[in-house]
Amino acid sequence: MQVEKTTLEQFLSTHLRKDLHQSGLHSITLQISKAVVSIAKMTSKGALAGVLGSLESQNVQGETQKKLDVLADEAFINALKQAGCVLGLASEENEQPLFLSTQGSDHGYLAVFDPLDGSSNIDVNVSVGSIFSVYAAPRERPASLQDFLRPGLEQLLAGYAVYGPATMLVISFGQGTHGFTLDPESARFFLTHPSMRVSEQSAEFAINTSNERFWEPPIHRYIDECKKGKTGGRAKDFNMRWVASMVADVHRILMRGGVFMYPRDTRDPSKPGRLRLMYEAKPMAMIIEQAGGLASTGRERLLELVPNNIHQRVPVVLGSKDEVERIGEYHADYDQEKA
Ligand code: AFP
Repeated sequence: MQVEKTTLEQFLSTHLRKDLHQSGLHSITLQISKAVVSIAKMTSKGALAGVLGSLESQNVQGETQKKLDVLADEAFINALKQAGCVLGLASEENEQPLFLSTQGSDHGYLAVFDPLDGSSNIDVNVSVGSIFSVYAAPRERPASLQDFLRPGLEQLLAGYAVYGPATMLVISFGQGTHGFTLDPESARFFLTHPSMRVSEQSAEFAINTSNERFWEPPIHRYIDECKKGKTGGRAKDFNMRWVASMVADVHRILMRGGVFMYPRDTRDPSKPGRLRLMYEAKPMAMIIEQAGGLASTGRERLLELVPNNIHQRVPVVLGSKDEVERIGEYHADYDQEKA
């Protein structure tokens, strides 16, 4: 007998409480899923959709924008406007947040997103993703830039979509992490991975080792041990993977354990890390912590950081609990020795 699968809509109706606050989150999640469906259509058509390649423009990070970066950004903005309760939108592609007015909604929200993460993969047909995060907005006054700069612990919804062999949407409202798979024929998401868990131990790490010469000693110590495997102090051999799309790398870790690192490095002293706190690190940290893993900068818990600007960069170490704790201890040992 075939068991009926739970749709995203059915999941939201049972998972979210029935108060107004939650009904806003309900419609935001559905709108995000619509943006994801339209981005999945574009990515799956690839060159046939005429969406590959770069534009002349650069984003606020000084990175050349891909056509799909801009199209995905528009898909998110248009979808979130339809939710009717989003008062502010901030994205990787726009220097300043966009503020909206809504009538008739008792609760307002702020949404932050990276519409297309891993852009360097687009033209070579390798997995990319979208990352998003939602906060409550003030209702007694217009929202401002300052209202976005809140610790990740205040996220009401965090999630990502991975455009891989199958498109998946992974979300958390602070009660576990749940994964949905897109059925491309019906354009609907079905719950395929309820209550996902990151295994506590692992033998896999993801890091861009071409940056090795810029790392701090605690990261060298950890990676050297992993590479030595059984012949070093770890009593097991490790495997390494790097897709160069945070979404794809973190998704793999969520599915089968491991640790993802884009650590602090000395390449550019004005940038303590490569990844963006607001729309990469914080949402992924919530997803991983809600699945039983840990997420830190190596020194501090990512979800407790208070951002100082929308596009702030941070070091990121996240994944299996035991490994993230170990890396934290190596940082503490190093800081103590230095002191
Ligand atoms: P974009 O946001 O420009 O697509 O960058 C993606 C990313 O920040 C993140 O997804 C990867 O983990 C990282 O870049 C890969 O960077 P390297 O090319 O330095 O390995």
